[in-house]
Formats: sequence, structure tokens, C-alpha cells
Amino acid sequence: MNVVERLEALRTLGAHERGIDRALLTPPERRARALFASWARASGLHVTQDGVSNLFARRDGTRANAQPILVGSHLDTVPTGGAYDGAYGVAAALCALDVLDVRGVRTAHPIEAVAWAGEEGSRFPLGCLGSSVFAGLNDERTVLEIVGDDGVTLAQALASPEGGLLEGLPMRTGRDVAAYLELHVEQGPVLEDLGLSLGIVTAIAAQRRLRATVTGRSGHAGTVPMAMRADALGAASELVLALERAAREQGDAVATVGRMLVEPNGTNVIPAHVVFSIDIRSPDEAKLDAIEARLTEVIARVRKGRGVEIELEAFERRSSTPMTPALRDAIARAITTQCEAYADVPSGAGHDAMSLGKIAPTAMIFVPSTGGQSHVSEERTADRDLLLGVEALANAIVEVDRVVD
Ligand code: HGY
Ligand code: MN
Ligand code: MN
Repeated sequence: MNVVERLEALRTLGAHERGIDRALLTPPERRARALFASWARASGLHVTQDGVSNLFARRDGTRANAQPILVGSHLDTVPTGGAYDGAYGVAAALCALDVLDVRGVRTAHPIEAVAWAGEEGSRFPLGCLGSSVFAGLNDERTVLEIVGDDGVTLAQALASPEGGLLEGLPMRTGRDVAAYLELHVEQGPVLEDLGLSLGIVTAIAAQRRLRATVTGRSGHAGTVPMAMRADALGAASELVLALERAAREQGDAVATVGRMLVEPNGTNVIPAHVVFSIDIRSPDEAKLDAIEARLTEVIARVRKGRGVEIELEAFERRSSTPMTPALRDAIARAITTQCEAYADVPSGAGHDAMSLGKIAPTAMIFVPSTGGQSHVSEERTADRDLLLGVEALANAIVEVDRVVD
């Protein structure tokens, strides 16, 4: 089964009229994990899972007790996701191992194709959930208690028969990893603009996720004079625009408010309570510090000026993740054997490679995104590029196998 066919099967899981919704530990996402496991078994791989539903499919190496090279990505999506973000890297990992089988190549290191749990942070408010627990960056017991949008804890979701762990899979323990490779769609316009099919990632931007809670005073929309209001949504709107301005002024930084809860959410009631998400990113962490400092200033001014209470909590801070030079060189050698050109590309999008990059040599390969689009149903990558990416990944596994301990 080639990668295009595997993606055709995966894209049906969680499909709806505005894209794909395959949040962690929901029925469609569990079906995607089950499909990964059945494909892996069909390829003769040994499938295991861990306590937060990361899936591993192992192809043995020739060197006894060598640590495995992990190759993977994620199966979950944002609520109106496309068919390629994450799923491509997981399907391609299995295809790359099939390529090694067809070529009769045995690597010294075992290779494990991986489907990481909950990279998007769509249902449970923690991005790279599975890979960060695997890498020891987040404590599993603490993560199990995280409450999702639907009020269900991760532990409860893991125990649910329709969305939880797969039955009968041996548990994978430990975090032995010799190196990590991830193939992903670029989710930006660079490769397409350059007319190239392959990119080698230089670094993943630093990113921070915060939550702002604004508490004002509710009241009748028709009778409370403007000067007497403590309108939570009016206050939140000032913060959103200030955040946008700060990111623009910094340059080479982005700020996004993607989710907002307004209560009581009535057309004729003054909003009393607003909670909104903040996502800020930049290759340069000093810019993120500057944006946060500006936001804190504006919060003080708006709190005083509007008589509202404002709380700001940061729940994810990730430094930028440089990719490992020796692995980038190995990928460059691999791509050169294909006589393909490539570009060095930074990643504004986050990936599980941010987690693995903290504990092992790590590198990423990109293929182009049509129109630079992602996190939307229009997300698309040409079949030719998808197939080229698998070949580059298979070649990169062989090259990395030679250079890591
Ligand atoms: O948000 C991101 O960059 C990734 O898609 N989770
Ligand atoms: Mn992704
Ligand atoms: Mn994504």
C-alpha cells in the first residue's frame, strides 16, 4: 500500500463537511490508531503502545541492544484539519520501512514507526502531549489528570472502550531512542515558491500558549449606560488587538487568538466573563518576551480603565528547537542520492520533533503544501511530492543508521 492510498483511508476517519476532526482518544482517532496497528502488523512489525496511547511499530536491526531510530508523526488533527498534517508522517514511516524490506536493507539499529498521541492539543490543552510524556518533558501522572474540553480527564478517556487504548497490545516502556526523524508537510509556502519538492528543517520556532480570563459585570444591554459598564468582551477585544500590534511591531513573530468563550453569550446581555487562547511564536525568544511584556502592560491599563479583573496564565512554553546538524547532513546525502534538489527551511509550525529534540538527535524533512495552506480542509500536497518524501525518508533512515551510535 503506498502513502497516497494510506492517506485516502485515513482521511475518511473524522471527516465532516468542513474538514477532518480527529481529536485525541475520540472514536475516529482510535480507528486511525487501529488502522496504523493493522498496517504495521501486515508489514511484519512488532506493535506496542504506551500509557498515553503513543503507538510504536518496530522493525528489528542487526545490532543487538542498539537503541531504536524512531520515525513518525501524529494522527490527531485540529477540528477542521486537512488530510496531511501528521497523518502523512505516520503513513510515510510505515511506507519507508516497506521500501527497506523491498530493497532487502537491514539497518544496524531497530527502526520504530511511531504515531504520537495528541500533538495538536485540540481536545486536551497540551500540545505534543504523547511525545512530551515519552520524552519525560511532562510527567505522565500529571498529564493523566488534564481535563479535556468535554470535561473528561485524559485518564478517563484512555479507559473508554470507544476511544481509548487499543486492546491486547504489549506496553512499550522506557524512552530509549538513538535518533528521531519526522517527515511532514511544510504547512507554509516556501518550498512551493521555490519550486522544490523537498526541504530539510533548520529549526522549529519557539512557541508559547497562554490563556487570558477576563471577568467584568453582566447587565442589561439596553439600560446600563456605557460609562457604568465593565464589559468583559470589550476589554478582551482591546487585549486581542494589542497582541496583534505587538507581534507586527516585533516582526518575525506571530500571535493568534484562535478560541474565545464568551459568557453568558446573549445578544442583549453585557458579557461578564471571557476566556481566550493566546498562541505566540517566533524563532527569536526575545521577541516572545517583548510581546508578553507588552501584553502585561496593556492588561494593567485595561484592568484599571474598565474596572475588570484579568488573569493571564502560560501553560506551554517551548524554546526553539534546532535540528541536529549531523542528521541534517545525513538527510542531505540521502536526498542527493535521489538527484533531487532541496532547500533548508525553518518551521513556524510546531511538531513532535520539539519533544524528541530535547532527548535525542532529531531532524525533519518537509514536502510542499499547496498554496502553503494547512489546518484547513483545503490542505493538499501533490502525490508526486508525497511519494518523493517517502523515498527521501527511507534513504535518510539508512544514512542516519550509519551516523548515530
Ligand atoms: O500548532 C502547531 O504548530 C502544530 O500544528 N500543532
Ligand atoms: Mn503536525
Ligand atoms: Mn498541526
